[in-house]
Amino acid sequence: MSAEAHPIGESLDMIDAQVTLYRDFLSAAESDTYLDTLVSEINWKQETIRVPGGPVPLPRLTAWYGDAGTTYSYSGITVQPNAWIMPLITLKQRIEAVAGVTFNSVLLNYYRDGSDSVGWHSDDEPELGINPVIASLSLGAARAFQFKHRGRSGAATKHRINAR
Ligand SMILES: O=C(O)CCC(=O)C(=O)O
Repeated sequence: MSAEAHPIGESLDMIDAQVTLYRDFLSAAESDTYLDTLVSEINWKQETIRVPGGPVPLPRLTAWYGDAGTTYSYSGITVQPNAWIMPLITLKQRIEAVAGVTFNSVLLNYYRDGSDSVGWHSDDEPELGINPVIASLSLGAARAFQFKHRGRSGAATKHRINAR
């Protein structure tokens, strides 16, 4: 996609957050190609978290890439950045062109099958700054992406992302 032909964003109705969903950010063919490339080229790690019963593996593989010095700590895990690789740089630039902001790092999550998952979290670690802007890109199978307000009870809003 050229820099001029930006995908169409859909503003999601959300309290205290601004979320724009781009359903067709990548074509199906691009999505499949990037998925294959990243599955094989990313330096995936099996991290563990400490729980009262002892360390348990995260139910997914993860990888942290970023500019030099972008150390990140989450869920008791501290990671040093891998150096950017070309497919990540290309995706980052395409996302930045649409989002209108720049990003210095990315946390990749690899859900190997339907048993892998990520828990509720807020992306509010100090490294991310005040009112951080994040971009989340899904490749592969269609999946649910859910949001819920931290301070208000009520059902989570669920958005189905068709990534292929
Ligand atoms: O897309 C995902 O599965 C995880 C995304 C995420 O952790 C986030 O957007 O903060």
